[in-house]
Amino acid sequence: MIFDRICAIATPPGVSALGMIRCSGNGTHDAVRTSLQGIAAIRPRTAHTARFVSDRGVIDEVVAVFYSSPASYTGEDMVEITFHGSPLILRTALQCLLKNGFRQAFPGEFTKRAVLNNKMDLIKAESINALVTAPTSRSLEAAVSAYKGGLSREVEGLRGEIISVLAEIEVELNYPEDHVSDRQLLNSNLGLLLSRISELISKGENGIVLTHGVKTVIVGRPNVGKSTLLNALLKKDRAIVTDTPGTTRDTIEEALSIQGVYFRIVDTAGIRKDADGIEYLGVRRSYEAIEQADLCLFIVDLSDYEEDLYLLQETAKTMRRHLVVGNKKDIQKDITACEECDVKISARSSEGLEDLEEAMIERTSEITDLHDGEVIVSERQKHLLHKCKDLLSEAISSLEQGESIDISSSLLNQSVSALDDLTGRRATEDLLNKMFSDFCVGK
Ligand SMILES: Nc1nc2c(ncn2[C@@H]2O[C@H](COP(=O)(O)OP(=O)(O)O)[C@@H](O)[C@H]2O)c(=O)[nH]1
Ligand SMILES: [Mg+2]
Repeated sequence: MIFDRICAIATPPGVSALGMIRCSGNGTHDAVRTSLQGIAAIRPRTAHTARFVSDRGVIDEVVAVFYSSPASYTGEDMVEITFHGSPLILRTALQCLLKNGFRQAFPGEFTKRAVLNNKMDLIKAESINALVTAPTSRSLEAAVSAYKGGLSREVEGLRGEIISVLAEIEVELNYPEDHVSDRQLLNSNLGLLLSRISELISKGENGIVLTHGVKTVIVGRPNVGKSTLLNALLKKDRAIVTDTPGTTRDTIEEALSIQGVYFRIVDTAGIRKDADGIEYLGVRRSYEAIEQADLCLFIVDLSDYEEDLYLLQETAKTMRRHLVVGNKKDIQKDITACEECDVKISARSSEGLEDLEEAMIERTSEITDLHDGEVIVSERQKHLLHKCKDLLSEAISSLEQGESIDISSSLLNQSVSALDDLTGRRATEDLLNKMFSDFCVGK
């Protein structure tokens, strides 16, 4: 493939010790050298000291490393130039390169090229993104595991096996008189693949929870202390400043790290009984948030909790996982009361907050424990694995029902396509652009 020359500042804006500009594309070495003085001969993968010159003279002493295609991050000729970390120097140097035959890279374009040049698959590219954006220690752990490539290996393995089954079916389709496949054998082979992919999903998807956060919702009647609790949690733990592109939310969401686990906490408007005491006049959005939550903190006012318990009973069905949190412990009359509570706290004084955090970690461990092997780090990966799984199971039922074998052949072909979308074997330009738009410039 022929790629034009791109460049970008690869380090964050602001004054720092060092700053880097990355360049990639055909003819990059020569194009960069017009701006570098003092390099007699290029030796790839060697640090060369040089002077970077603009049309107004030397602007910095730099270290340049040249990489020759295909042995580089993008698979193309590349140069990485390390400057002193002055925003002005970096901007001037970038302008200089832009005049000398480079264009500014789009976000993630280096990694996109790495995928297009078969240096890595899309799964690996996504794990790199998870790595650089990991907000907490446990998110990082998941991203590092994903980076090791277990998922890609397993997906390629599965793909090969589905294709073997397909090959058997193809023979029958092409030579129906001479060859009839053993339906039972086909089905038992497919059954094994189905359980492999099911296990892959159930073990791997905790990676998404770790990298994208445990969706947590604070629920309860108005005035039980939901907002006070959220503030108390944020004050205690350093809130994570997240910048997730492309997400606009109408509910308030805060991010924080508890024992290294990334929690995304939503404070709801509150739910209550209506005038007749039959239905709940919850803000509809509160209920939607509850249904989607990985964890609900159901807040009960310990000084007056009769209605809270009634509400709890009604809401319990909608919550996937919850903790009953007794609040206002400081003004509770009977300290043994409300045995439904998992923890008792005072959001106002922060008393019992540690117990609550411990309980949150414990209650969510089933979705945050990292299993060995394959780790899924994006909704895209999860969606395509589910798609493949559903197609496999449709193919199995089709064979079981004695339907024509070309139906299962088509379903299996589609399941292979789902895996190819996952690894990027058949990624379209649109898909790649969409995926990499979330990346940093220079990555
Ligand atoms: N005594 C006491 N009052 C509390 C506690 N937590 C919250 N409050 C008070 O309860 C009232 C309602 O709190 P708020 O957080 O706005 O409740 P929300 O409507 O559930 O969000 C406020 O006056 C808070 O100061 C607590 O632990 N103890
Ligand atoms: Mg509130």
